[in-house]
Amino acid sequence: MQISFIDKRLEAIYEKVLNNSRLCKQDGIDIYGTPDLIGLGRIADHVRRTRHGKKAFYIYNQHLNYTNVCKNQCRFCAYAKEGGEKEAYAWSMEEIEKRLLDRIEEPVNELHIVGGLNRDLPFDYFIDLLKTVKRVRPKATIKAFTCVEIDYLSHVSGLSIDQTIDQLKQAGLEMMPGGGAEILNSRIHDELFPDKIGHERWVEIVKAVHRSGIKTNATMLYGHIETPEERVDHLIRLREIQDDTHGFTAFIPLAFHSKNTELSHLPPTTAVDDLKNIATARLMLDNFEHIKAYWVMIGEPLAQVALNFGADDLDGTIIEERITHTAGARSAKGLTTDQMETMIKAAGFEPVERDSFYHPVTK
Ligand code: V47
Ligand code: SF4
Repeated sequence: MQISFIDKRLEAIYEKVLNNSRLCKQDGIDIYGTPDLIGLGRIADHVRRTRHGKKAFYIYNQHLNYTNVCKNQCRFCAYAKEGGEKEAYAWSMEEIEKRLLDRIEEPVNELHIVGGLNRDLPFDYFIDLLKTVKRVRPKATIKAFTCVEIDYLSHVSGLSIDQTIDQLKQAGLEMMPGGGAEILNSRIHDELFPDKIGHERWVEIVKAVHRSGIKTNATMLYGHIETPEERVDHLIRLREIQDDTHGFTAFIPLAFHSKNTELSHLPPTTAVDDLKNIATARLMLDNFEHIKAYWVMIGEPLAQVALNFGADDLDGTIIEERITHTAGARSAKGLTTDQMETMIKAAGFEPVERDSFYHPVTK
């Protein structure tokens, strides 16, 4: 396919993509710097259509954020509270069961479960949590806990990382979401989330998780203090892990929302930057099958456009998202499958309802 570019640097990048040559760090930096958003989008869309044709995936899922108490207090997080604060909570097993039963008539396919690092919760709480969810919703996949929580649970339990993963697996853990990586970079770690595990530990844990047979997603939190170079380094780190383990299922760029955080002076991300992050991920992460446009963070209308900029997945119906909404997200708290299908069809794609592992769901 012939594409005429305004930015001539994109010609060489397109040439590489057509020849299946891997993009290098400088290519990634050039992509972030390009003024030719449409040219970039055409390249990313070419790769997206070669892999997935007109298919656009989504899932019927439910989020459960079992506690908002967190000892880490990352500077970009509006969700975490100190124990004892007015809005602090930790759900009992009865509360978790009730939230599942409230929606038991709906065909929920995946439970996405994450929470803060709450010193009051013993390791048994997490085993009970997984068992409760599996008992009430035996057919849904449990996608739970980030590498940050796995590290914490290994401290709480006194078990090694491998043993911790094994115990969680036996209790029902089937997949892990991609949160917690933020940006794999020491400067940003020290500045924004010094109490959270560093990038070496994150990589060590994600590799152990993949070795155990559990697939995970990967994310990148962008739009705060990071430079384009630091974004590209993050993507290359993920690409290297994927070469090694093949354990990542999807990549999700997460647009930073600053309201109610220590960084509330920072402006929201722009639509151009949101689309560039989708397109860059599609091009740099040549060994990732799926790139998600997370509508909660970039809004439903832009997520729809992102399907033409490299994204092949819109995540899910969700009901009710807490982490980004506490930080000022203006998107809906959940969508119906009809709304998701309408969005996808109006963008010119074919909706495919999927399970956590991208198998189509037959209704
Ligand atoms: O780990 C925290 C990020 C993540 C803010 O794997 C923020 O399928 C923006 O990881 N503004 C949680 N982002 C969300 C997440 C996720 C979402 C959807 C799908 C999947 C998946 C994973 O949100 C956190 C952190 O990186 N975050 N605070 C904020 N103010
Ligand atoms: Fe805690 Fe996660 Fe918020 Fe950091 S981002 S304060 S680890 S809940």
